[in-house]
Amino acid sequence: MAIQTIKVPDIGGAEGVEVIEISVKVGDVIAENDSIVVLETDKASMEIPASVGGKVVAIKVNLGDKVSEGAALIEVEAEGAGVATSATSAEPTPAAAPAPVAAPVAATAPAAVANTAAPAASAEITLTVPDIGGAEGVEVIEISVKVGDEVAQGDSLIVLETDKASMEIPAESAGKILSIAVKVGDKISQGAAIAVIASAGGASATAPAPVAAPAAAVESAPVAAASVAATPAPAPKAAVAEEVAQTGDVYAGPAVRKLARQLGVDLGKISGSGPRSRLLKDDVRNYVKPIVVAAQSGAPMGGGSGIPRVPAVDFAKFGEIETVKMSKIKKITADNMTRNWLNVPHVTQWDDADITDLETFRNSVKAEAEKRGSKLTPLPFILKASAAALVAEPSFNVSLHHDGESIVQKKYVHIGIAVDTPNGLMVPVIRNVDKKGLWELTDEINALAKKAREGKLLPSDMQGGCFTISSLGASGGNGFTPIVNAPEVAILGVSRAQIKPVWNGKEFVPRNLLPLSLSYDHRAINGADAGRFFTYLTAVIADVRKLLL
Ligand code: CAO
Repeated sequence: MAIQTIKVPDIGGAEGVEVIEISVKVGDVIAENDSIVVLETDKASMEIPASVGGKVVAIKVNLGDKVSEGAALIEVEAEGAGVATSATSAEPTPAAAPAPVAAPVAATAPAAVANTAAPAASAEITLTVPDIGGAEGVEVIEISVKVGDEVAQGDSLIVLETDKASMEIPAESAGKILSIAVKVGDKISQGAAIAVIASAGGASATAPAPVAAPAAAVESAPVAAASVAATPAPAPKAAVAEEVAQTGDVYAGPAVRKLARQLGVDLGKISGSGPRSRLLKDDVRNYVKPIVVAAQSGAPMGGGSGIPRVPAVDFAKFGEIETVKMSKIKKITADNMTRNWLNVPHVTQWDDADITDLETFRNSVKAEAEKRGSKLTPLPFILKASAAALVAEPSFNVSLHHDGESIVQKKYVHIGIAVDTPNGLMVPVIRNVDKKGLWELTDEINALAKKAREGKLLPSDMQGGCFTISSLGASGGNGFTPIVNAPEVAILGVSRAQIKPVWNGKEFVPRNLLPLSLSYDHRAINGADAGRFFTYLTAVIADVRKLLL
């Protein structure tokens, strides 16, 4: 049987382009045009399609390799290859160079923008679909602007998608959007009107600059053409057919977008695990799988279906208002809170821990803490005591399996700390808390809180928690109901400590009491477990020497 080598095709002369994804493995049977690897330059990601179908027999590259045109990528036992030929020898037959580009555009300047006269200031300009390589009836998958928006030259107006490519169509001129002529789902071709803008000023008479594209077959890229004015073309955002489009906050290739659309998944809700947080097909699958499994098993993870929406209210009718966009973190937090609140049957239990002795001890080591540059608050003690309670009462150190039938018992003790940041609530996780001392924990809390406030936390800093502590001790309050951070099953809320009179059997004595609230998932934990956990926790906080036992 003939073994064929699929090599890097013409990629516009780009040299040393990084392999960021290998989409096949030895043994896979692939069809012609299936994506085999993804290459990425600073400007573009390119899925390289197979030029022939067949069985993958060897992978010739590794992730991170830098490749150029002609480099061998994979070897396939070609489909329908009957009799063995010399191609199976050490000198494999090169397969015809695959075209990484599915929508080639004429190797000339982009779509004509003919008018050479500079328009008057504030002219109305109709932005139209430029030359998109002759592709007809291309679907509008995103509209990135709305009427009233001020767009700068080069801002993305819409995203078009063929089977092979996503293309952002950038605004050729700056101005205010007066009307939008397309909607998501429309099928449009070159010359179709996209939007009318009031141009902020005159436009230059220069013809649009040809756009550099990595693939030779695409020496121009889509550029929105203004029917009235001609300004220099903004830089292309999509140049090759298999380009990864980064629209809004979503960084994903066309194949991933297509899969997400087929499954009805909002890509904005998924974190990408690829290089530079690029969304992969597996990210979409991993997002969908537990939802489907839960729905099929009847497990209560579904998501609040049937709950009536809060009606929209025009608040401006009642007084002055300002509408402020939520940060991405706030939106994610809102979604998580809703998901957890609706899916987890919560029980919250309150108690006060007597921290009189803990505070005496903390004050006695304050000078030492300052000397080593640490800020020792009650939190590291609570963290350490919680770890001890999780070990003593393992029913709290579990997650419900998404199969709806099992419980995952964790043998590690990683605890998340809720940190208030200017962008919203973040929960970095401190690992192996049971194995660390107070100084180490203090330093880690401070370092992670700083990282969170500077917006530098990595996704891995926030994963793997078994339990969460939400401390509002610095801001006050007697107690609150923390919401379980599923798939964890319990969370501890810490409020402000206060000196209160406590009856010791003979008299009232002043004691420093720390209000704690413990919320737990009643599917995983019953009241007796919670009683034991809480009693143990408050006892350890009251006398931290117990940590040594
Ligand atoms: N009772 C009384 N005083 C307390 C206390 C408590 N329970 N907890 C902390 N304090 C004191 C500290 O000792 C410190 O006092 P000094 O400055 O005199 O030493 C002061 O309050 C400030 O503490 P802090 O907030 O800087 O440090 P921390 O270790 O207690 O907490 C962190 C660190 C990162 C958890 C906290 O800064 C934070 O972001 N908390 C908000 C968490 C949150 O928003 N939770 C809600 C989630 S649900 O919406």
